[in-house]
Amino acid sequence: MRKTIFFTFLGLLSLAEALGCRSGATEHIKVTMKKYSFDPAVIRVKSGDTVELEVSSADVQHGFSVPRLGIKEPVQPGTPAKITFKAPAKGEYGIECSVICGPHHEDMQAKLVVE
Ligand SMILES: [Cu+2]
Repeated sequence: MRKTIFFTFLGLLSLAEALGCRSGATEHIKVTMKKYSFDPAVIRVKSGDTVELEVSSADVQHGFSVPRLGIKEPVQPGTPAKITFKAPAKGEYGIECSVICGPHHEDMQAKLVVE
């Protein structure tokens, strides 16, 4: 029974997609973290889009954190972190490093701008 509901739901979803009811596109964005900055420092996305971030570190371990969205992922050098989320309501959301990476760790901040 549960399976039937699930597959009906899936069916409706793909139907909605085929009809163009879903406005959300998928945005793939690469972000590089290094002492003590993010590149890009401003990430712009559209509300409702699915955002796929590929976050890599150019030096030591960092942490990619967007506190207001409950996102907090470790980023190891050599292994990019994949972070997928739905872009929330329009506004600006602070991004910070969540792993102490050196004396200027506190300055390591960026911004997610949802338009
Ligand atoms: Cu850091």
